[in-house]
Amino acid sequence: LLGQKEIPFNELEKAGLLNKTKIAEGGKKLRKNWSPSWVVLVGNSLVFFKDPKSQTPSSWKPGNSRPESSVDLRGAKLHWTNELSSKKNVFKLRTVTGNEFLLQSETDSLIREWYTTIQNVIDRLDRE
Ligand code: I3S
Repeated sequence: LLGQKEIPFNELEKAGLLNKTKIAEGGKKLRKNWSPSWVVLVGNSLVFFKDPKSQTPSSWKPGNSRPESSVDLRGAKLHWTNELSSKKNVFKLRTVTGNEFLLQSETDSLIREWYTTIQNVIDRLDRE
């Protein structure tokens, strides 16, 4: 887990509000529980924060709040899905450890940007 003072500012690639639910932990299925999450892409990790309240992508700074959890993107897989939710604009993120998350936004362009940016990080890590 990334501690709140450990996020190197220069590695912050993207931050914003998405709907999130974890659907598996270590390959074991979990009950869905959608909630808004402040999502930050930094270095090799996707970091989730609670209670985004008045955050905006430009005002968010590392150290503002404590991360809820983080995901190592090395070896992770992204897939758009129409089957795993009735919501639109949903993609699944699966980590090498078998943790699975669904991420969603009502805004098409926004979710596409997230998908592309996360995929670029995964591709970069694959080449290392
Ligand atoms: O895959 P599911 O079971 O249809 O997912 C829905 C449930 O998680 C539901 O909660 P309850 O289990 O308390 O009924 C959520 O409210 C829904 O949002 C979930 O479906 P969507 O299609 O929104 O992912």
